[in-house]
Amino acid sequence: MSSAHKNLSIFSANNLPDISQKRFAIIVAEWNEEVTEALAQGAKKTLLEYGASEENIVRVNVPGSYELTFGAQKMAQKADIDAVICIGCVIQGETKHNDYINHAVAQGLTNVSLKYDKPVIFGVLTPNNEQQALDRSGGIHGNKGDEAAITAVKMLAF
Ligand code: RBF
Repeated sequence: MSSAHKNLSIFSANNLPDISQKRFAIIVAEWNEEVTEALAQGAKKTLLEYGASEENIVRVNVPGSYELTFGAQKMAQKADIDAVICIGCVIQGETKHNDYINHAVAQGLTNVSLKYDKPVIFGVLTPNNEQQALDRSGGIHGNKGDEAAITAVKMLAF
């Protein structure tokens, strides 16, 4: 069913773990920066709202979404990082580059998560156009960065 005009950033906040001592890495792709910055800000704000400390949130940039996998691996292998949140925006173009990037990143992040036994969150928008991206980075469909952060928090309960 269509989710038109629904704010999708509504989630159950019951039984969340205490994250006051947890350390997070937020990795942000620089492509489509207006969108990824808004997502990253949403993710950080949400972590702080749910009890993380500012000094326990590490922010790093990578050039594009394709590089999120390598960035995630570098962060996940650090003993003092508990969860990794990857932020990107791959807008569909005239060629199939977006398919290749999206599949590579989705698979790559899954591999990193399983290899290091830590939550690695796929906060990558895969819109058909820029408007869809804006709608999901603080627009009519909420902010997917918020959802990425809350997903990381929830996964720390495991
Ligand atoms: N990276 C993104 O994060 N979002 C994009 O929409 C995006 N579009 C790209 C389109 C083309 C044709 C190419 C070649 C790269 C694009 N990238 C994009 C960059 C990609 O994630 C990566 O940084 C580069 O391919 C270098 O490895």
